[in-house]
Amino acid sequence: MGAARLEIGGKNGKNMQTGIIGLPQTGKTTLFNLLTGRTQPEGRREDRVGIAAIPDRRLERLAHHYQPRKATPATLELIDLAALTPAALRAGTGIQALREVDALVHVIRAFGEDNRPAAEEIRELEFDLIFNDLTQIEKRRDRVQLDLKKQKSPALEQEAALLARLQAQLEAEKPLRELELTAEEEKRLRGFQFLSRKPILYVLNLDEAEAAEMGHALERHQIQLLLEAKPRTRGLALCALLEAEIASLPEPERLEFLAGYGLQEPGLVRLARVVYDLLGLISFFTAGEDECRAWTITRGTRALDAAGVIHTDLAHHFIRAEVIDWQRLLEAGSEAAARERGWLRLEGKDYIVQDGDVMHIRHSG
Ligand SMILES: Nc1nc2c(ncn2[C@@H]2O[C@H](COP(=O)(O)OP(=O)(O)OP(=O)(O)O)[C@@H](O)[C@H]2O)c(=O)[nH]1
Ligand SMILES: [Mg+2]
Repeated sequence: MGAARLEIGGKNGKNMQTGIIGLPQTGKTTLFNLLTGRTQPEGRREDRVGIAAIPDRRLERLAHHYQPRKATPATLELIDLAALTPAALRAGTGIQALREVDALVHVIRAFGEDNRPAAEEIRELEFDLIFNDLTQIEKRRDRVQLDLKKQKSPALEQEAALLARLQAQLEAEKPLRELELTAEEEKRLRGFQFLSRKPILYVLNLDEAEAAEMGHALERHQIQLLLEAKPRTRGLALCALLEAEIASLPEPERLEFLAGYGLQEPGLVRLARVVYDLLGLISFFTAGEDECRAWTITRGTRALDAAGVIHTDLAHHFIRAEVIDWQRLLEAGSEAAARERGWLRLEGKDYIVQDGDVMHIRHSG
């Protein structure tokens, strides 16, 4: 099974996809290349899709223990979207790929000279997302009003009320992601693919000169307060050029290099963690001499569905899952030793898989 097309329970069974957006020349492609290990020429204008392997210390530790033939990391699908010009966003042309992504990474340029304040750039792009959503809502509201004149229906009336609420939010220049919606309302809205509803991560792409003070970069660029306590919103500072340099170093030197900047882990790892958190994703593992592998699921996934992520047959012939936290497994030394100590649990199909679980699916297939 290739790692390239991994089902991770996105809407309609589609892969979770993260779109990289931002103004021209902010470092989007540099970041995309870094994350996907690709060498995509700079300055290309079309959207490009790639797969990022998610580095995971837990998988590394399991692999170190089992020495498998293969260690397979979890993956995330990324799109390097063509630079978003305000005009394109407002006109709503050429943004279908943007509509379809599950989360946004907005890259902000903080390297080089003559940069605008990050907060200004955030507000501006946000405004364009809001504007685009507002146009959609107005169109749909007109349609619903017309239909209601022809025939009253409770479903249409509910939709009209919901749309009015969304419109009020947008007219107050607030993104839809900040609205609390019920699961049912959420479902009703899914088809609209509203841009300002998507979870968003702001990546401040720092100058190398500022990399040593990465820890306080969000405050220094005065966006910490702007992001604080906002639902489905995160911020992260990194230096894409430096990260590219780090990625090309052999492992032992990597940590040393990072430490020189007062960092403990590569930006890629920090970014992956935040994106997982934003999307509500977690990882579970399968571990053995043959292969150690990380699998991505949405938080709240049942054991049966997690088994189906590994292979549909495993879900069809599911009997039970043997489950243990990755750290406990390493502490015990082996599955057999863990079983003896009573640390290996037998769980049924409705067990909610936890982040860091190592699972062995017993099946009748
Ligand atoms: N100094 C510095 N330069 C960077 C950094 N990240 C990107 N660059 C440079 O900025 C220029 C633009 O980078 P790209 O990654 O092509 O930016 P982009 O956002 O994809 O650009 P467009 O696709 O044209 O909108 C390139 O020359 C990069 O080498 C960084 O962290 N530091
Ligand atoms: Mg580019």
